Amino acid sequence: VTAPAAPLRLALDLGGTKTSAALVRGDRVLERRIAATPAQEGPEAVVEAAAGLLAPYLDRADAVCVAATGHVRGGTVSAVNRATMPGWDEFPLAAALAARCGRPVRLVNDAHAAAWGESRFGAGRGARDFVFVTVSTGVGAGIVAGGRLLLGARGLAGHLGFWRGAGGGPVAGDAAAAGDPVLEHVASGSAIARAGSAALGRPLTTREVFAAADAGDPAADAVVEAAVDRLAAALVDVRWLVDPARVAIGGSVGLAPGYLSRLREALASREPDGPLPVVAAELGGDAGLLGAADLLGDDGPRAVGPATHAYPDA
Ligand code: ADP
Ligand code: BMX
Repeated sequence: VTAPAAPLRLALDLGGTKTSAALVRGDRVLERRIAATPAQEGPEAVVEAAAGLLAPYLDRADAVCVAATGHVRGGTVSAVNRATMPGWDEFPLAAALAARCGRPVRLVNDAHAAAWGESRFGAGRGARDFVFVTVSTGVGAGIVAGGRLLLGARGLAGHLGFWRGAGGGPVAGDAAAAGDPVLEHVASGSAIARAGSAALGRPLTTREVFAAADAGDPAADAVVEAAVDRLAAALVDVRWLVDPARVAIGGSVGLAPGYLSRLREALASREPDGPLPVVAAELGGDAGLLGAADLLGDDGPRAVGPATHAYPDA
């Protein structure tokens, strides 16, 4: 018996560095277009770039399923880390994009979408309790508990990038305040580029910091190790709180060569009796697209967030 074909859906993944638009069917991305997110130019420029990516696909779908970085509430998005997405303060992304595209727009947080995608189709399959972490422009996460995506009372569940550890510390984006910085300010792609550039005395991308570390530069290696170790410390606490069967690591930094083996070593040194199983996200950069399309499809909620109280079941 052949299962009926999954419906064709149009998805958008709006991250701090790149935006992807794709035609999706079930667990497969059929076509995709990717461009840089003009984040520093503000939300209107980001919407314009996203609408341009979506344009060639619009006649093939009735709605757009959007995974966006930031705090998603109803149809709006606010940056938690305002340095990554300046100007995003309850920005009405759904309405702005719908006006540009002539299609209804549905919204979910990008890490929530990717966690759901991995849970349904990737590294989280078969695990009722599962955590996905993206190490990308920022550090985000999504928690699937008892087979349900955990959104949180305010829609902020899984915002692991703002974990402070034991040290207290400044709020996100407030780098001048005293105390330990939040995880995202040490472990994210942006943080690695910033710290690596300072340590080596020249402007470097995240990828170049990794390359210097791999080539044996001790200062670059220390930056990458500090980033990985801070995430390992957070994941030990995540394990005590959620006790997931496994954790999948995604995002372009998390999936960079050598990252996962470093993370496993850092976890083993913290949990010698049996470290938390961490695996690579199986859907790679498509997790958010596939998760958003599945979560926000035709019969799904208009927006996944606290306002709808729509908690999708596996
Ligand atoms: P987004 O945050 O937009 O979802 P990504 O998952 O691609 O996008 O993460 C972007 C971050 O990953 C940036 O900091 C970028 O410099 C970094 N990055 C991209 N490719 C690599 C790589 N091969 N190695 C290390 N870092 C990378
Ligand atoms: C940040 C936060 C999260 C997001 C995560 C990963 C902002 C703008 N975003 O912690 O909402 O899920 O980054 O996002 O405050 P990405 O841009 O790294 O993909």
